[in-house]
Amino acid sequence: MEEVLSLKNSFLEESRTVTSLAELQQLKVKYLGKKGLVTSKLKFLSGISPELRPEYGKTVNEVKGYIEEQINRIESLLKKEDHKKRILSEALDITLPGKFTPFGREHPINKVLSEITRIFISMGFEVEEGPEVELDYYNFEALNMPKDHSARDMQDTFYISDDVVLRTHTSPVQIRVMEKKKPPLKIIAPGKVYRCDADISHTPMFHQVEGFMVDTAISFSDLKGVLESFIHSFFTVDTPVRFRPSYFPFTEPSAEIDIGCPFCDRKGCSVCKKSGWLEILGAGVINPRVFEMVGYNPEVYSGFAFGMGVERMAMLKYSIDDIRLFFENDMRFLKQF
Ligand code: 2NL
Repeated sequence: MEEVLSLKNSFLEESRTVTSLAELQQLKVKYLGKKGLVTSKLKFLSGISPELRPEYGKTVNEVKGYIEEQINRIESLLKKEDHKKRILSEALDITLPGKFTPFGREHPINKVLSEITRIFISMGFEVEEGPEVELDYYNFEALNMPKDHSARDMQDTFYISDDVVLRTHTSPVQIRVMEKKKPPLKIIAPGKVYRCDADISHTPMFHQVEGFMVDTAISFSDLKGVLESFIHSFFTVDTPVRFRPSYFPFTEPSAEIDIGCPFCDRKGCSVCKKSGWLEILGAGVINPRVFEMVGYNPEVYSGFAFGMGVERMAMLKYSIDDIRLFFENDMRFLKQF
């Protein structure tokens, strides 16, 4: 009987060192298993005198019940603790700042290019593109610039071979369109162009938008109307516009178009070299020689054409004084657009 009762105490002592469910299971087997300490006490039952037998049996069962109770109690405690530990280890700190994903944005040149394109599309123009590596024929010859023309100077043009160049303007796109399609045509040709030049206002690659309109009775006044509308839409409706006589081999007559200097409001400053005006476009009535080259009858068709530098337009719109900023990828600059 004493031995049976002492099992209670030895169990209690051992149970205090239990720290896991696995250890508890081992303890359970040790006391209550088939060959366990408590179970084995029941085997003595038959050797005990009949008078003492009920008392002995009752005591063993009591101890057994007590130990079972304790095991259940410890088990539920351990389970609770395990759960707590899991919750803690899986906890998310929702006060931590999220991972920052920086957003890119459109480059100012693409922004201005889209704006120019949008305005001409609103006036009914279509957009055409062509190769940047171009035949000498399309870049010069078909535009009335024969082999000895000064614009073909080795200094300005990147030559790939004798008859292949990096296009110096997007005019060749328009020649290719005219070779394929018949008037009426209203086309703009935006894209990259290349010239062997580099300083505060020139980069070896820059962007251009050229455009032209051809039909049976297009005149210089159409040119004026379209380009004035464009300028007033791109800048502001009250931007002063001035047409100045000029020369291009592919147009006759030709003009350069100025706007009132936005830096000084036409008072005269270092940007406009004290003149109050800034050149933004070249244009003219398409030279009949160009029409002959593409197989259009110059007696039937007439048209105008124009060209502008996109970097220059962006510099004037946003008051930027160095073209190289567009190509340096300095975030402090790019973030402003
Ligand atoms: C400028 C001047 C110009 C053209 C481009 C052109 C194209 C064809 C026929 C005739 Cl296919 N002309 N283009 C005409 C006049 C001026 O550009 O200052 N560009 C930046």
